[in-house]
Amino acid sequence: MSEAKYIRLSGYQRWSEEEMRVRATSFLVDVQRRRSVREFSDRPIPREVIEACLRAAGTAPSGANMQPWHFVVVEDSAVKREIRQASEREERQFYGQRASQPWLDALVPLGTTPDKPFLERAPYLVAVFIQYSGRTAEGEKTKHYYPKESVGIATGILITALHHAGLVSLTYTPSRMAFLNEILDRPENERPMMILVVGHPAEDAIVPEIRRKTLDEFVTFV
Ligand code: IYR
Repeated sequence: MSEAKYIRLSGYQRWSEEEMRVRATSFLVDVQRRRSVREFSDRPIPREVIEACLRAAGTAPSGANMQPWHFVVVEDSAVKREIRQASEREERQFYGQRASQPWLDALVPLGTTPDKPFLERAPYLVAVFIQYSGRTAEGEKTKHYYPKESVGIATGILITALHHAGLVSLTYTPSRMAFLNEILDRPENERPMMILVVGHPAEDAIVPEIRRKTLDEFVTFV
């Protein structure tokens, strides 16, 4: 077991209280514009933009710094088609048999159906995998701590980075997604968490009218 080694905290930026207020509110105003989008344009996106957003995701904090994430960026049309076909097969079963009535009722305001054309139309599908275990530099199997939380945080940063870059995304969770390991050839220690569909919105894209909770509905100060 190697010892802890420390370096100076060099990246920290100190702002005045006024600068903090301005920065916090301008970030809020920008992030409030974010919406999940299901209608995509097929307009391409430069690879470097996605790479920069993925690098941002890779800065996420993680349990024991294990960085237990893997992102598969799908650009290939044939692979997208396979993912769409497998997803729609699962969704037809979900909407037709597996979903409970309360679940179906909860989805009504979103207007979702088993059809997932965005899986072929959007320029990128980012499949997010959680690594439940890893390997040390010596090849020993190691446990990962809080892997779901860690990958959730990384994915949140990715979504925010994509929005900041002027893109839209959809957190898509096929109702069963084990097929992603097969199609994308990922090992057994990894489990898919979601597909992040990434692109520009369609020209005439519409989104469901939803309401966000107000601060006092979701925050308590003690
Ligand atoms: N996976 C299905 C159902 C679905 C589930 C939830 I939770 C959503 O927020 C939206 C949809 C589908 O994508 O249609």
